Amino acid sequence: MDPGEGCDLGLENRLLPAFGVSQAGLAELPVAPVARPRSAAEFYDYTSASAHTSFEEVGVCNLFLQVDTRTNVLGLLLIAGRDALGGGSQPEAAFDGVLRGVPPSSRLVVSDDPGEFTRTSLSDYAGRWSFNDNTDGGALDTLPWDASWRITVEVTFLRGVSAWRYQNNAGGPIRLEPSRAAVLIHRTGPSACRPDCQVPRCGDGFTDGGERCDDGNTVGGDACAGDCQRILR
Ligand SMILES: [Ca+2]
Ligand SMILES: [Ca+2]
Ligand SMILES: [Ca+2]
Repeated sequence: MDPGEGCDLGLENRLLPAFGVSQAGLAELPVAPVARPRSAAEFYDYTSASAHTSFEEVGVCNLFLQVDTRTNVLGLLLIAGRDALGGGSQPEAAFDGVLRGVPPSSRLVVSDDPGEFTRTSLSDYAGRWSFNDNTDGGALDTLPWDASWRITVEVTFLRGVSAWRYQNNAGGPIRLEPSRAAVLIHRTGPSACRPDCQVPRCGDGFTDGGERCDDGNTVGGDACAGDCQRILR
């Protein structure tokens, strides 16, 4: 170890964020759930056959994790297109989606539209969406905090939608490659030593596996509780 290092395991140094998104052939990126004082269904805000999260765009599919800062219930939302009432006209569109490896405790809370997004097994969901001048997609909630999981999301854009994005809590959207599955990752434990030669701890500003958040301090009442185990707002 060199001065200033808390640890150094050489090639074993690893970054294991609490949440990540990856695609085949691309490096995993750490992400954070979109934090709002809303349940996944409230944030989806399904009216006039559409979502109203503010992420909607014509021709774009958005994927993201979301957390209700009142309850810390975790959700997953997948939304394509835009409500004509919100501005912009979504041309006739269709896409299919398959979610694999969803923890069994999860619930389907929005199907946009009814019957187009369904649970197909204990751990799988499928969407077959067609829409025009509005959005299609859906929402799950009660993804577990106390288990590690990897949810694989495959989309097939048939028409009217061509761009795919992961909406991070901060820092703008992450462009996803539409022809590849995206994997959403949650970890319940940190690495022994990070590539920056620091032992992961609550309050260091990076949300390591096992933490729900890390706002760079160990005091509560701000964006993250003092023990990094509750996302606040
Ligand atoms: Ca719709
Ligand atoms: Ca940390
Ligand atoms: Ca804090």
